[in-house]
Amino acid sequence: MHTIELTAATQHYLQLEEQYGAHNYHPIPAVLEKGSGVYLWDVDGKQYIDFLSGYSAVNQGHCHPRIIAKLTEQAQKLTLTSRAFHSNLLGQYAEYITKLFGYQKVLPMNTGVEGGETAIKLARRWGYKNKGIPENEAVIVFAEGNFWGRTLAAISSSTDPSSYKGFGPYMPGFALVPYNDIAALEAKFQDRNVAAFMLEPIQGEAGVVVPTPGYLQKVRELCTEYNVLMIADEIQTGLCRTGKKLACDHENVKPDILVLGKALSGGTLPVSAVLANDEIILNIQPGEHGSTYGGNPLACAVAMEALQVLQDEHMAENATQMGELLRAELAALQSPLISTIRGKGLLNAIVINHPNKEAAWEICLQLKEHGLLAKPTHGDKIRFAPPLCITEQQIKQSVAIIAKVLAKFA
Ligand code: IF1
Repeated sequence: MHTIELTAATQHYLQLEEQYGAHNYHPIPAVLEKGSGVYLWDVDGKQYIDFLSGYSAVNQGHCHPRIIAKLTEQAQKLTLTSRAFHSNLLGQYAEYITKLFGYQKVLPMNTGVEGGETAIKLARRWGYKNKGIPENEAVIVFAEGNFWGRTLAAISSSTDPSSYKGFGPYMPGFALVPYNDIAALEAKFQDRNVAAFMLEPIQGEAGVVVPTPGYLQKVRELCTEYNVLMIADEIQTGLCRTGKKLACDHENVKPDILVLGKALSGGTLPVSAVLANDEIILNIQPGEHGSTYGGNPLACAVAMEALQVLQDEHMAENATQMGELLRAELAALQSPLISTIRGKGLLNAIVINHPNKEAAWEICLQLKEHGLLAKPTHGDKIRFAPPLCITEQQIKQSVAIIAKVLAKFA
């Protein structure tokens, strides 16, 4: 439809990845070498506005000076002790993050998917010890369209064949319900062996699916009524992305287990955290769970700074305001190519209406040509999720780029 030309430098790096790297991704052909705030630069020095934010890992903006300063300072002092010994930072970090989110304890991990695995282990253990579920009978319920990573457990709960197909056998003890369907959830909860319901307050990978207002509150009520743990995967929706510290805060809902990741390190290293109260988290005893890097001093220092930056720079408020502006400006385009604009704060997606199935991909290629980086998902959706430090002027500039590109496809 619209072909783009790649520079010699770009082709060089693409070829290296193609030849020596596994082919488990199909990236937009931009080869980036520098980032600052909302901006990225490629190997030819071309500047872009980032509308993906590393899948919400760089909420604070690329290479945030305070986070990088803390990272480099701590890196020169101590990076890893393992949990065989103590560090001077783990306790301080644990106090900081538990007080910030209102839980009694934290269990530190690295990637988001490890956080999810940890939450499920905690829920199973609680099911046996506290709820009286017979050994090995615990059921964890997930919502259809969920995404929480790539491990064998995570793909076992997936309803997306490209995630799970050909990787079986799958983890037993998982059940599915439609997202945003309270009646279906209550029906599932009739099973006494259900230990937990794990959900994203807004489904990211599914295409930024925002549930009906009141859904999270009803989930909370049902979980309490049936003595089922509510696990919120806020790895993508948390840390100010949707305009509140947590997406659950929009409905004043407090999950029993909270999973955080991504922006917990401001895009510098994998840091995840599982938060819960003693009754749940102390069921795991020494030697029963852990990770070499989990809770390392470098991660602790960086995470505290990343969380403080979000607060000091009022990123939740900015996400609310800029999100409203972005959706309003996109709606004002009245583009026949956009069939839906949805999202909360700066976690947004548009659905492309075009007979060509490749249209969303082609639009993203053209956006790249015009200096804006975004990625299609599930064929016809494009996620718009810039860093939370984006300004009004940068939003308007971005929408002007989007308008120009959409006009080419009309
Ligand atoms: C990939 C999408 C985003 C997540 C939620 C846990 C995890 C993720 C809600 C696991 C990870 C990623 C991983 C990335 C693509 C991506 C993604 F496109 F799939 F939908 F963010 F929007 N819970 N999300 O979104 O965290 O183990 O990766 O640290 O390529 O798999 P992780």
